[in-house]
Amino acid sequence: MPETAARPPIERVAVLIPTYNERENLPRIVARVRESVPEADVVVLDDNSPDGTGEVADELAAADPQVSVIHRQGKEGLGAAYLAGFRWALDAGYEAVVEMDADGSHRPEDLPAMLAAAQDADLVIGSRYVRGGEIVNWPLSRKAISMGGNLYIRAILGMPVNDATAGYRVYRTDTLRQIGLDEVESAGYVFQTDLTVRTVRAGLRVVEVPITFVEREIGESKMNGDVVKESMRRITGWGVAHRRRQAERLLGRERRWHAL
Ligand SMILES: Nc1nc2c(ncn2[C@@H]2O[C@H](COP(=O)(O)OP(=O)(O)OP(=O)(O)O)[C@@H](O)[C@H]2O)c(=O)[nH]1
Ligand SMILES: [Mg+2]
Repeated sequence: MPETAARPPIERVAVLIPTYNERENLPRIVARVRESVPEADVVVLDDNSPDGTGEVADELAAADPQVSVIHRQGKEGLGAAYLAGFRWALDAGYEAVVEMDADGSHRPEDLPAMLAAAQDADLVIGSRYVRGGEIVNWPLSRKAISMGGNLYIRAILGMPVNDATAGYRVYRTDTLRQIGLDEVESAGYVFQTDLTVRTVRAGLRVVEVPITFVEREIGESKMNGDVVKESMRRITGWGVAHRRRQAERLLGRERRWHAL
């Protein structure tokens, strides 16, 4: 879509919150979202958390018509949960969906600025790595992994995005219709990078808005070695394919010159 194309105004927004064992965090984050963006609906995507997060979500939904819950059968990964949420929001006719962690790392107070930016963008990324972006309470080692990952992605994929792994986002539902959700295979956190690549390749407009990312204070991280391995494997695969296509284009051009 050319940058000048008119985008329909965003009127209905669904804030999707995936949860796995977040029973303490969930009521806090939902209350903050309802306060920061009262017009938005909240949809909890729970993977049958053993700690009873699903029941907590049901209680919140019973008390507030703007909160609902999608109960999933078991832990299938962040990407799978979001895909289910996206399909639901597309069917329900929202103009935009928000991706937000339940653990307080993504501050709902940053959301109004992201939604304002989305009026003129196809994807808004709440970015840690643009001017004004910040990370609170991460050890240097975690920062190094995250920044290193983003540098690798930019280098190997040639993508003009500073925080391609970020999990705090606003997608227009029109964007989701254009990027081939049915072919997405990424299950874990690499889902975020996968969808960034698809959005950039579709020629859509990505805008990064600075956010302050705050490390979780309560509950346990679900980040593990499998998540990192899936990321490395998939990103390297996309990178190799991207560079091969570039090489083929160059070779094709050379052959045409020789044929002249
Ligand atoms: N539904 C669902 N949610 C998940 C799954 N894995 C993680 N989540 C949720 O996704 C969000 C991000 O997960 P975190 O464990 O906070 O991952 P992280 O932010 O990389 O790790 P920390 O920095 O340690 O918090 C949280 O809201 C989790 O509850 C999953 O398999 N299914
Ligand atoms: Mg977290």
